[in-house]
Amino acid sequence: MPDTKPTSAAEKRLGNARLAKLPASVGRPAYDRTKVTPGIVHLGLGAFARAHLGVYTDDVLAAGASDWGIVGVNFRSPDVIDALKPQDGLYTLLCRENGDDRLRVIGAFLDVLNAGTELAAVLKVMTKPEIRIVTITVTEKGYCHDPATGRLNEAHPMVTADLVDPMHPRSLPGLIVEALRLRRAAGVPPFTVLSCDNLPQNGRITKAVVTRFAALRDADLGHYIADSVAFPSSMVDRITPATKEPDRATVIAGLRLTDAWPVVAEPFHQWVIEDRFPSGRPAWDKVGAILTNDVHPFETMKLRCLNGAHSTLAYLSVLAGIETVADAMADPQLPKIIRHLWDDDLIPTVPPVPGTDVAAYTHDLAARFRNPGIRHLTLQISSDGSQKLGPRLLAPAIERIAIGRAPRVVPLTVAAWMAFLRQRDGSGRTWTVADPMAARLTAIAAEHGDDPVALADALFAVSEIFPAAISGNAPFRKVTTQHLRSLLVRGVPATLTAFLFH
Ligand code: CS2
Repeated sequence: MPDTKPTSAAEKRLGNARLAKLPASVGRPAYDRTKVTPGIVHLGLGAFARAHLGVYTDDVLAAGASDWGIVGVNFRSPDVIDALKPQDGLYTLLCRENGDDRLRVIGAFLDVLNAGTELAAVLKVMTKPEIRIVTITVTEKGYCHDPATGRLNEAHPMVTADLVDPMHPRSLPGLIVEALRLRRAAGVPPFTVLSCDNLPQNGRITKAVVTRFAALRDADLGHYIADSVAFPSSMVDRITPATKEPDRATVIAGLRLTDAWPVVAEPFHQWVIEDRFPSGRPAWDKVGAILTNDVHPFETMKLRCLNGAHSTLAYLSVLAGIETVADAMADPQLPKIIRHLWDDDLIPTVPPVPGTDVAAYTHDLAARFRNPGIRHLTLQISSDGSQKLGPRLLAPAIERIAIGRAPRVVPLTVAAWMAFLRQRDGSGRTWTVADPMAARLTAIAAEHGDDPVALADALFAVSEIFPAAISGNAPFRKVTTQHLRSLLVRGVPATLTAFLFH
C-alpha cells in the first residue's frame, strides 16, 4: 500500500483491544489470541501469504491448536511492518465475488519483524525450539536461483555478500542457513522449511539453494542440512491483487476502524502440501488443505494452466492497453487465445491429477479470471517475466517439442514478452518493466529497437531464461520472431486475428 503513513492519534486503529467491538458482519479470530504461541516463522509478508497461509492457519487456531501462531518476517520493505505492528499483527481480508464483499479480520500473525533492521530478533525467534516450521513466500526471484537450472546463482550479489558476512544474512538462503546453524549449535532440532511460492518442485529448489549456500559456507554444515532438514513442496493458489486505496476505503467503512494494509482476494483458495514434517505441523488438512505424498501433478496443473495463462494475458494485455485480467477476459479475442493455450499447449502436458478433471479446471479458471470484483492488474502480473516464463510456459513447450508437437501459443507469449520489454508501444504509451533482470533486458530491447529479428536473436541468447531446447529450436524461434514482427508492426488485435484465423 503506498499510503501507510501513521494514522492520526484520533483515528481508531484495528488492534486487539477493538476486536470485540467490530460490527457483527465482520469475521474475527474465533479464539483467544493471548493464549496462542508461535510455531511458525513466515518469511515474506506480501499480500499473498496473508490471504492464504494466514487464513488457513487462522482456521487451525480457531479449531483449537493454540501452538501454531505465526511470526511474520519481511526482508526489505518496512512498510508492511509499519502497517501491522500498531495493529498487533491483525489485518483484514476483503474477499470479493460479484459484488459480494466479505470482511474477516485474521489473527494468525502474532508479531511482525523486519529482517533488515531487527535481524538479531529474527534469528532469536527462528532459533526457538517451539518454531517447528519456516514458511516462505518471497516470489520466484527471492530464491537467488538460476531459473534455467534451479540451482543457486552463486554470482547473485546478495549471495556473495552473505558468504562474506554469513552471520548478518540478507538473502533467503543466507538467513535460513544461519538460523539452522544457530539451532544446531544450541542443540535444537531443525525446523521444516515449507516454500509457498510458484516454483515447480519448490521444496526441491529451496533445498538446492539452501544446502548449496550452506556447503559454500562450511561443508559440514552443508551435509548436516542436506541430511536432517525436510523441505516439502507445496502448491498454493489464491488470486490476490495488490491492495488499492478504494479497497482500503471499503474495509475501513465496513470495520468502522482504520486498517493500514488489508488484503483483497477471491473466494477460491487451494493448498496442496507434501506431507513431510518431522517436527509436526498444524492440522491444515482439517481446514481444507490437501496433504499428499506427491504435489507434482497439482503444481504442474496450477503453474502451467493458471500462471501460464496469467502471463500470456498479462503481456498481450499490457501491449494492448488492457488494465485488468477481468477486462482481458471481456476482450473479443483474448479468451480464445487462452483456450488455445490450454487445449493445445498445456493440458496435454499435465499428468493425471487425483480427483481433478484438468479440462474442467481450466473452465473454472476462466470464471475466476472473469471475477469483476478482483481488479488484478495485468502490469502486476507482467513483473519478473525472466523468472516466470520458464516454469509456466517454456517447460511445457519443451515437453511438446520433445514429442514432435510444435507449441502454438507459447511462441506468441514469448513474442509479447519481448515486445513488452521495449516499454512502449507505437502510439506513445509507456510502462516500466519490473524484473530482477530488467536493466539487461531493457537495454537489449532499446538497442535492437524495432528490428524483430535482432531483438528476438539477442533475447533468445539470454541463457538464464531460454534453455537450449528452446533457443536452439529453429521452428520455435521462427514462429516467435514472426509474431514479434506482427506485434511491432500491426499491433495486438491484428496479430490475434491473424493467429485465430490461421
Ligand atoms: C500471478 C500469480 O502475479 C502472478 O504472476 O500469476 O500471483 C497468481 O495470481 C497466483 O499464483 C494465484 O494463485
